[in-house]
This record gives sequence, structure tokens and C-alpha cells, in this order.
Amino acid sequence: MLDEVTRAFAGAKTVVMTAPSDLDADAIGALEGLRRAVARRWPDARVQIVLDEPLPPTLAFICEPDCYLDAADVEVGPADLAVVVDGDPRRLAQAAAHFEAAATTVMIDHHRSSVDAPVTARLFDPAEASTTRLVLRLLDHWGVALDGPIATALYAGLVFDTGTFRYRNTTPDTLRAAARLVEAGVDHTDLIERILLEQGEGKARLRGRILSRFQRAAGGRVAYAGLSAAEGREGNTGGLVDELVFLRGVEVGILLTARGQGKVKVSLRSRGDLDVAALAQQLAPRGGGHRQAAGATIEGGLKTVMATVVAAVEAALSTSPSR
Ligand SMILES: [Mn+2]
Repeated sequence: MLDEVTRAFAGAKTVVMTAPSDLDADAIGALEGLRRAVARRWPDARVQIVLDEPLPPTLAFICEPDCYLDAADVEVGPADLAVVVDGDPRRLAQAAAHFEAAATTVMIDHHRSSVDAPVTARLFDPAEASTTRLVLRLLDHWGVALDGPIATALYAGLVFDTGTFRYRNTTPDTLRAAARLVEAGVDHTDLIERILLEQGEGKARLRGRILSRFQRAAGGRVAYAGLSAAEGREGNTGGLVDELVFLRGVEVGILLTARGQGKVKVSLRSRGDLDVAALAQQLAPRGGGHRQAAGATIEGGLKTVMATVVAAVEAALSTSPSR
């Protein structure tokens, strides 16, 4: 996989890179680490990053914000190589035109639901904690030495996707990679405060609403809460489902956020045996993610979708013994 992906980069004079929406620290960290590494390894290559949504302002400090362009503002020209990181290219919107116009396509990803993505070459490992860990593998293969900005970008993805080394995807290799990145110049505490601990006032208030209104199902093994479309606009809901799954006795947390236009965003977290990526795929054709953290967008009203999803989780749990 490393050789095939390296050959794709080595032969490219023009490269377009992207990541599907709901950009997080792993997606931006992977794009930035890769952008800087390509600039060092193949300085003559022209690299453009095109996105379907604006760069999240809270992540601007881990990258060079001017390099992140709106896919709709960039003319589609057939690049030699298109790269998608941290997600399936079938989830791209405007950026899909850029991706599909390229002669060669590469995916660097760890989402198990991306396994059958239609690309020329891939660096894919669903057992890997973050996409930035895969990018570090590639940098090592290329002989690109770590510097402060690259290490910071890669570390951002590693701490975000492991919840600061708390989730089950944290392995001895994850911690060794983390140690290397910190040695290369990451400010560990500053980065974790900015990426995981600090929150906007809107998000803090949403957290309060979720914690004051959640309900339980399946004999207490499930905790779920819903937010209206208006509430969902008050703040970023990323990661708030963790408040539900880490309630004592709970194995599956479900956060449902109405998105307007008859759609509901569903976030699922599991800390038992239930594979929520499989469940998300069953609930919606584009649903998916990781075994313990997944999501889907489902058509319908908040109450109807809530009833459907809770029933699906209860049915799935009924075949597995409680912890
Ligand atoms: Mn990721």
C-alpha cells in the first residue's frame, strides 16, 4: 500500500487534496501534514486543497489557512493526482468534481465503511487510531523528517480521534507515535486544551440541554437525546454524544440533531460490543464510521427518526448480553 501510494505522488505534477464534510482535527491534521510533506519531498508539485465546507476556525492554528480553498471557487482542472483523507470519496459534494477529474485517485483513511471506496490506490487501515497516524507512516516511508508544524498537525488528529488516548483504538503503537510527535516539538497541553477541552459558549449550553433531557432505553443500556434544528445552530455538536455514552451503565449513546429540510443527523457511540458503524450503514446508505463511533443522516422528523433509531439499537442489543 505504501509503495503504490508513493508511486502515485511521485508521478504527479499537480495534486488536489480534499476530505469529506464534518471536518475535524484528524481530517485537517492529515491534509496539513501531507501538504507540508509533499512540499518537502516533491517541491515542484503544485498542491491545492479544496473543501466542501469552510475550514473550522478553531482548527486554523494547526494549518496554513490560506491553503484551504472552497471547492466551489476553484475551477476544475484535471489534476494528475487527487487525494481524499479521513473519509470515503463518495461522501464528497462539490469537491467530487475535482476528485473525479484526476487521472489517479488515492484514499488515505481508517473508516471501516470506506473499505470498498472506488479509488486507484489506498492507504487504508481500519485498525489505525487516526488518519494522521497513516500519514506519519507515509512520511516515514518517504524519509521526510518531522518538524514542529508537521508534528503538531499529525498530533492533532491522533489526540482528537482517540479522545486524548482514552478510546479503545489507543494501542502501544499509538502512544509510541505520540511520543515521537511530542519530541518533534508539539506543545501537548496547549494543543489538547485548544482541540478537546476549550468549548464555545453555545456548545456548553447544548451540553447542558442534552444532560438535562436525555432518556434511557433497553433497560438503561441506551441513553439518547434530541436537539431541534434551531438548537443545533446554537453551537457545534461534535463530541457531545460522549456525554451520553459515558453515563454509568450505558453502552450506547445516541444524539439526534434535526438539520432542517426533513433530515436528522444521528451520532452513535458504543463502548460495549455493539458495532455502531454497521448499524449506521443499516440505517442510511451513506451512514458509517468506526466500530465505536459512527453517524448517519436520516430523512424524517426528529421524533420519528428518534423512535426508529432507538428501536434499531434496542433490537441490536437484544442479541448481546449486557456488560
Ligand atoms: Mn479520523
